[in-house]
Amino acid sequence: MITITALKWVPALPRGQVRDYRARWILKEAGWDYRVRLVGGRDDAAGFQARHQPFGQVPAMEEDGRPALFETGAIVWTVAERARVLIPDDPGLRNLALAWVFGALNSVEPYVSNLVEARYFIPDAEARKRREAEALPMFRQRLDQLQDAIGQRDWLVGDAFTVADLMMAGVLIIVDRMDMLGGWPILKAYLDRATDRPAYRQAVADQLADFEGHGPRDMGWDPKDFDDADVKR
Ligand SMILES: N[C@@H](CCC(=O)N[C@@H](CS)C(=O)NCC(=O)O)C(=O)O
Repeated sequence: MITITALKWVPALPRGQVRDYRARWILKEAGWDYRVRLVGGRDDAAGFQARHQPFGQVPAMEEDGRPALFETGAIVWTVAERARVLIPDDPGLRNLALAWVFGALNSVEPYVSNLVEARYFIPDAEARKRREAEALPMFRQRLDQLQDAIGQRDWLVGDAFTVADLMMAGVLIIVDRMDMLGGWPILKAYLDRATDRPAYRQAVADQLADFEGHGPRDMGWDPKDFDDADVKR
């Protein structure tokens, strides 16, 4: 049986975006059963999270007889390959799908993450404005380039939804949640197509359900650092 790790609780903003949903999504596309191990707080103190994910993050995917896997790109690709779902049969298209998985994680996500960091993790207002102004040009360039690459196509590789789209959608979801996709209508329509899949909707619903009954204390965080609305969730 496969087990994936997920966080016990997060505040409102990252809900539905914590990256374990990418692992849940591909496992649901594969139709594979899995368990979820919720981590955070005392588990971290015991080094639990770090033992299974060298960077102390979620998700990790554990399975008897195999080393635990980390990195959503590796988890998604491995499940897709083993289950033979969302992977093109044609070897050339398969390689192209892999190129787009790397492209999502290596050429688009870092510029999205730069903007997220500038917007949400810099307490000083002046510094925040400066960092955001620095992050925006490359962020915009990458979205322009991606929009050109998709053009009139429905999907990145061939004519069907593949792992490449799952991972690229996983990055664009972050942009959409920042309300920043408005200037890229082709990408917005592409994202809407990708997330209009039962496996995606169920993955997110399951993640949200797992936060129920938990709060900041379960993560070792002080409730005073969060809005009341967040804490009551
Ligand atoms: N590159 C990693 C990123 C994983 C990641 O950023 N996980 C976040 C949640 S979305 C996390 O665990 N954050 C907690 C921490 O860094 O302590 C992947 O794609 O799996």
